Amino acid sequence: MLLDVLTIPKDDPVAFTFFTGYMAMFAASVFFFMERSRVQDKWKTSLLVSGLITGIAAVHYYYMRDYYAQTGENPTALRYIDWTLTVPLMCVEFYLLTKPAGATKGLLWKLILASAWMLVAGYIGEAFNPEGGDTTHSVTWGVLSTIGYVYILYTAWFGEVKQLGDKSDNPMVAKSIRTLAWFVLVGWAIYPIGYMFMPGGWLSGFGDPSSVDLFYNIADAINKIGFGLVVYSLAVSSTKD
Ligand SMILES: *C/C=C(C)/C=C/C=C(C)/C=C/C1=C(C)CCCC1(C)C
Repeated sequence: MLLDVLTIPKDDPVAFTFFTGYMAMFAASVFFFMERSRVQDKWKTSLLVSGLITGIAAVHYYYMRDYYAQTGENPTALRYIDWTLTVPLMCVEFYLLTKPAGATKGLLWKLILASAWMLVAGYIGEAFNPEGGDTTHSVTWGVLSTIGYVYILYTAWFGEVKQLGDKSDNPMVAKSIRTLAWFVLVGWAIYPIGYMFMPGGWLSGFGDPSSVDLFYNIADAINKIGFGLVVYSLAVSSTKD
């Protein structure tokens, strides 16, 4: 794909966040991959997953920023392809942190299914929004998607993930899970806000459709890099040298 850099306006925050988002994801991946050698073996997979999350996002941002620069439209398909890979990997992070305390594959699958539900419903809401926008459509699919989100939120704050974190013999694991749960509560809540800016959405009167991407780009940087850093600092502080 040929990037037409001449079309990037100076006053387009969406284009800005696509470019900075790309570079930030790229740099974070290099960081997580390089730092793997500093931590104990048992943390290496977690750091690998952190690097994969930002790495997969970097590749999609490379395409999404060009798509946006050339068309001025939301790269909805690329966005959801990215999330379909990266959100389950964030569930894997929860699983890896709680596995020593007894997390089962069943827990991992429940989280992955909930995220798939959340993303499929969100995709139908955005990709099949009728021309000009339809409030019933966006609200219906937004609410259905939120069920999956709330399930993950519940699991991280009160359910199995939280309980297993508390059982861990490393007290820093419980603390990190609490921080990640805050990311899911506050950082992930930015996405439904962005979603509501689509035509017909509840917030569509307060911004144009490109606001969707502004919110998604900011949220992605916070959540993907933030999640990785929480896992990274847990790994480093638990590694005795
Ligand atoms: C790296 C990407 C992440 C962490 C993406 C997370 C996405 C969400 C939490 C999306 C949630 C949505 C709702 C809760 C309702 C409206 C539709 C979505 C898909 C935007």
